[in-house]
Amino acid sequence: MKKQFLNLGKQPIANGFLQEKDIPNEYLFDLTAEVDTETWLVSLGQFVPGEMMFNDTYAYRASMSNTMQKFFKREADAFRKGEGDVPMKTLEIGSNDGVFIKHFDPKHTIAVEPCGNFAEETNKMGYKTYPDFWDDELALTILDKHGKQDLVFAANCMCHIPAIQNAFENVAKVLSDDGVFVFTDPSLASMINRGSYDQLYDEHAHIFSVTALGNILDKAGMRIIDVEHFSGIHGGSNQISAVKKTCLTPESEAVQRAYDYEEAIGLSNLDTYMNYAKRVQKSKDDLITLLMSLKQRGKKIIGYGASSKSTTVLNYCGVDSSVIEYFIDTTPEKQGKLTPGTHIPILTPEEGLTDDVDFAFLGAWNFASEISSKEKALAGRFITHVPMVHLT
Ligand code: DWN
Repeated sequence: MKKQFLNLGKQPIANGFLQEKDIPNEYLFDLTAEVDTETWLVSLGQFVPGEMMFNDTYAYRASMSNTMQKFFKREADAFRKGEGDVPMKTLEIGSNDGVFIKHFDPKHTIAVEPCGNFAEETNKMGYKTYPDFWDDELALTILDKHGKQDLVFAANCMCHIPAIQNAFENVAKVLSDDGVFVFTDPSLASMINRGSYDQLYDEHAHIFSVTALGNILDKAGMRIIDVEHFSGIHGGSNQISAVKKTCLTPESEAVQRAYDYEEAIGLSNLDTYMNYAKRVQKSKDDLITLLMSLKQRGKKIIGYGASSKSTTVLNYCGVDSSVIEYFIDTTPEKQGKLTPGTHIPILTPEEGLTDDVDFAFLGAWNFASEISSKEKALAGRFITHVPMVHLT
């Protein structure tokens, strides 16, 4: 049975950065989260059609932070080390701007990316990229044209797919008998522990626990052989390695440890979700109180990093350009546009990092250490709501 535990109100497309002329037609939906008390899968109450989020003007570039560049290089190096003499046939689902596959040989690497702008970029880089959503038809096409794959990799992609059972079944179809499916997504445990409710937005159809994934993968004919937790990646992410049930690779001890941990923190208990919702309400109240008190003292507040997550926070807390004058962001696709729903202008860092800035709301709190090491002048004046509202 599905139980709603959180209501974050009307929200726009999280990466729907827009211009003044687009405001009258801006799409809004009810952002709620629910938990399935049989599988313990956390999902949005309403899914937004994929084409409205992932299209030819998609704005999020995974390569915009050093942290993510380094993470993907390290991952790719580790996989390539294990490939032996025979090159691994690799498929990446959701390759974004190529931040991961660029470390692989295009001769035996293919990709799937529904955002046409990025599919075009990686095709130009020499990687055959299908500009489509991961579905039955595409899985069959890949099987037909490229055969079974030894490594199927997906970073911050599987949790974006509403029909997740079907998506995993399609992975099982294209995976070779000894192949491994490795996917990384934000961790539900981290979201609950850190109070980071801003992991919930249109693109994140689900926030995965290992518990829920074990259930869904089992039905898709696969089993988890390893779980790695990255506390510094997107606010806490789990990387799951799964194989076909017939594959003999043993399960690492980390798998049972992950199940035990999730049981211990109550992820299979509805009360945990209800208590979490109360903490989210308090986070909202505290953030509004802090921003208002700074504003009343005449302080200039800007936003740093117009992330998808910040769309949820700003819209849930009702923070617009009367509070945050503008955002700065390094992504060319976002600069010169307005934040979704709250319509705060986005400037380049060169334009917006001026001496009169008093405080900066960290929209990209997950990169706090990367940002604070390069913005030393703002030390102690960054506002964040994770794990609780404070200045850092
Ligand atoms: O799954 C998803 C995750 C992994 O990435 C997506 N659906 C979309 C995206 O979520 P996000 O937008 O919340 O991701 P980030 O990486 O936290 O966004 C950070 C933003 O901050 C980017 O727009 C880049 C920007 N930035 C910046 O302007 N200066 C980032 C850094 C590190 C900087 O120094």
